[in-house]
Amino acid sequence: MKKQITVLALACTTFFSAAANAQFAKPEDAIKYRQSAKVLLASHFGRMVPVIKGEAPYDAEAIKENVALLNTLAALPWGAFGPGFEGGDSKSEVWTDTKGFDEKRENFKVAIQNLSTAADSADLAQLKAAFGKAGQSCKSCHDSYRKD
Ligand code: ASC
Repeated sequence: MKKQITVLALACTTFFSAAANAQFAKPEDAIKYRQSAKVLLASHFGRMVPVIKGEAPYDAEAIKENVALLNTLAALPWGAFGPGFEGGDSKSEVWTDTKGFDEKRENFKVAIQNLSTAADSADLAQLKAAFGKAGQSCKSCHDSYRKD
Protein backbone atom coordinates (compact mmCIF):
# COMPACT_ATOMS: atom_id res chain seq x y z
CA MET A 1 0.00 0.00 0.00
CA LYS A 2 2.71 2.39 1.07
CA LYS A 3 4.69 1.49 -2.05
CA GLN A 4 1.66 2.14 -4.26
CA ILE A 5 1.22 5.57 -2.70
CA THR A 6 4.88 6.35 -3.31
CA VAL A 7 4.61 5.28 -6.95
CA LEU A 8 1.46 7.35 -7.36
CA ALA A 9 3.12 10.36 -5.72
CA LEU A 10 6.10 10.07 -8.06
CA ALA A 11 3.82 9.77 -11.07
CA CYS A 12 1.97 12.92 -9.98
CA THR A 13 5.23 14.78 -9.48
CA THR A 14 6.37 13.84 -12.97
CA PHE A 15 3.02 14.76 -14.44
CA PHE A 16 2.82 18.14 -12.73
CA SER A 17 6.44 19.01 -13.54
CA ALA A 18 5.78 18.29 -17.19
CA ALA A 19 2.54 20.26 -17.03
CA ALA A 20 4.34 23.13 -15.32
CA ASN A 21 6.91 23.24 -18.12
CA ALA A 22 4.19 23.34 -20.72
CA GLN A 23 2.65 26.49 -19.29
CA PHE A 24 4.51 28.82 -21.64
CA ALA A 25 3.12 29.21 -25.12
CA LYS A 26 6.12 31.22 -26.32
CA PRO A 27 9.61 32.06 -25.02
CA GLU A 28 8.60 35.64 -24.14
CA ASP A 29 6.05 34.25 -21.68
CA ALA A 30 8.73 32.19 -19.95
CA ILE A 31 11.11 35.16 -19.88
CA LYS A 32 8.42 37.39 -18.36
CA TYR A 33 7.58 34.70 -15.80
CA ARG A 34 11.13 34.16 -14.60
CA GLN A 35 11.84 37.90 -14.52
CA SER A 36 8.68 38.48 -12.48
CA ALA A 37 9.71 35.78 -10.03
CA LYS A 38 13.12 37.44 -9.66
CA VAL A 39 11.52 40.84 -9.01
CA LEU A 40 9.59 39.31 -6.10
CA LEU A 41 12.64 37.39 -4.89
CA ALA A 42 14.73 40.57 -4.93
CA SER A 43 11.99 42.46 -3.06
CA HIS A 44 11.63 39.87 -0.31
CA PHE A 45 15.38 39.43 -0.07
CA GLY A 46 16.17 43.13 -0.11
CA ARG A 47 13.62 44.10 2.53
CA MET A 48 15.63 42.18 5.12
CA VAL A 49 18.74 44.31 4.53
CA PRO A 50 17.94 46.95 7.20
CA VAL A 51 17.61 44.20 9.82
CA ILE A 52 20.83 42.53 8.67
CA LYS A 53 22.63 45.89 8.83
CA GLY A 54 21.26 46.60 12.30
CA GLU A 55 19.32 49.62 11.01
CA ALA A 56 15.94 48.12 11.90
CA PRO A 57 14.92 46.01 14.92
CA TYR A 58 15.02 42.24 14.53
CA ASP A 59 11.46 40.93 14.55
CA ALA A 60 12.03 37.17 14.36
CA GLU A 61 8.42 36.37 13.43
CA ALA A 62 8.33 38.89 10.59
CA ILE A 63 11.62 37.54 9.24
CA LYS A 64 10.31 33.97 9.44
CA GLU A 65 7.23 34.90 7.44
CA ASN A 66 9.35 36.68 4.86
CA VAL A 67 11.75 33.75 4.54
CA ALA A 68 8.80 31.38 4.12
CA LEU A 69 7.76 33.48 1.11
CA LEU A 70 11.33 33.38 -0.20
CA ASN A 71 11.22 29.60 0.01
CA THR A 72 8.19 29.51 -2.25
CA LEU A 73 9.50 32.17 -4.62
CA ALA A 74 12.89 30.47 -4.89
CA ALA A 75 11.25 27.46 -6.53
CA LEU A 76 9.57 29.47 -9.28
CA PRO A 77 12.09 30.68 -11.89
CA TRP A 78 13.64 27.37 -12.89
CA GLY A 79 10.88 25.81 -14.99
CA ALA A 80 10.98 28.96 -17.10
CA PHE A 81 14.59 28.26 -18.12
CA GLY A 82 13.59 25.18 -20.09
CA PRO A 83 14.66 24.25 -23.62
CA GLY A 84 13.68 26.86 -26.19
CA PHE A 85 13.24 29.66 -23.64
CA GLU A 86 16.53 31.41 -24.40
CA GLY A 87 16.63 35.18 -24.22
CA GLY A 88 16.02 38.07 -21.87
CA ASP A 89 19.07 38.84 -19.76
CA SER A 90 20.18 35.21 -19.74
CA LYS A 91 23.47 34.22 -21.34
CA SER A 92 23.25 31.32 -23.78
CA GLU A 93 25.41 29.34 -21.33
CA VAL A 94 22.25 28.64 -19.31
CA TRP A 95 21.31 26.26 -22.13
CA THR A 96 24.75 25.10 -23.22
CA ASP A 97 26.21 24.55 -19.74
CA THR A 98 23.20 22.98 -18.06
CA LYS A 99 25.37 21.11 -15.56
CA GLY A 100 26.93 24.33 -14.30
CA PHE A 101 23.57 26.09 -14.19
CA ASP A 102 22.00 23.18 -12.28
CA GLU A 103 24.81 23.42 -9.73
CA LYS A 104 24.09 27.11 -9.18
CA ARG A 105 20.41 26.34 -8.81
CA GLU A 106 21.18 23.62 -6.26
CA ASN A 107 23.52 25.95 -4.33
CA PHE A 108 20.77 28.53 -4.22
CA LYS A 109 18.25 25.97 -2.97
CA VAL A 110 20.59 24.94 -0.16
CA ALA A 111 21.33 28.59 0.68
CA ILE A 112 17.61 29.34 1.00
CA GLN A 113 17.08 26.21 3.11
CA ASN A 114 19.90 27.38 5.40
CA LEU A 115 18.29 30.80 5.55
CA SER A 116 15.07 29.13 6.74
CA THR A 117 16.94 27.23 9.43
CA ALA A 118 18.58 30.46 10.53
CA ALA A 119 15.25 32.34 10.57
CA ASP A 120 13.74 29.54 12.68
CA SER A 121 16.62 29.77 15.14
CA ALA A 122 15.73 33.44 15.81
CA ASP A 123 19.48 34.03 16.21
CA LEU A 124 20.47 37.24 14.45
CA ALA A 125 24.12 36.25 14.03
CA GLN A 126 23.08 33.01 12.31
CA LEU A 127 20.59 34.92 10.17
CA LYS A 128 23.26 37.40 9.06
CA ALA A 129 25.64 34.61 8.06
CA ALA A 130 22.96 32.72 6.11
CA PHE A 131 21.75 35.92 4.47
CA GLY A 132 25.27 36.70 3.28
CA LYS A 133 25.67 33.22 1.81
CA ALA A 134 22.31 33.43 0.04
CA GLY A 135 23.31 36.79 -1.47
CA GLN A 136 26.60 35.30 -2.64
CA SER A 137 24.65 32.47 -4.25
CA CYS A 138 22.48 34.96 -6.20
CA LYS A 139 25.55 36.89 -7.29
CA SER A 140 27.58 33.86 -8.27
CA CYS A 141 24.86 32.64 -10.65
CA HIS A 142 24.32 36.14 -12.07
CA ASP A 143 28.09 36.55 -12.64
CA SER A 144 28.18 33.37 -14.73
CA TYR A 145 24.79 33.28 -16.43
CA ARG A 146 23.33 36.78 -16.64
CA LYS A 147 24.31 39.39 -19.17
CA ASP A 148 25.66 42.63 -17.62
C1 ASC B 1 19.40 41.04 -4.29
C2 ASC B 1 19.31 40.96 -5.68
C3 ASC B 1 20.33 40.20 -6.11
C4 ASC B 1 21.12 39.72 -4.97
C5 ASC B 1 22.57 40.04 -5.12
C6 ASC B 1 23.32 39.73 -3.85
O1 ASC B 1 18.62 41.61 -3.56
O2 ASC B 1 18.42 41.51 -6.47
O3 ASC B 1 20.59 39.88 -7.34
O4 ASC B 1 20.50 40.34 -3.84
O5 ASC B 1 22.73 41.40 -5.40
O6 ASC B 1 24.67 39.89 -4.07
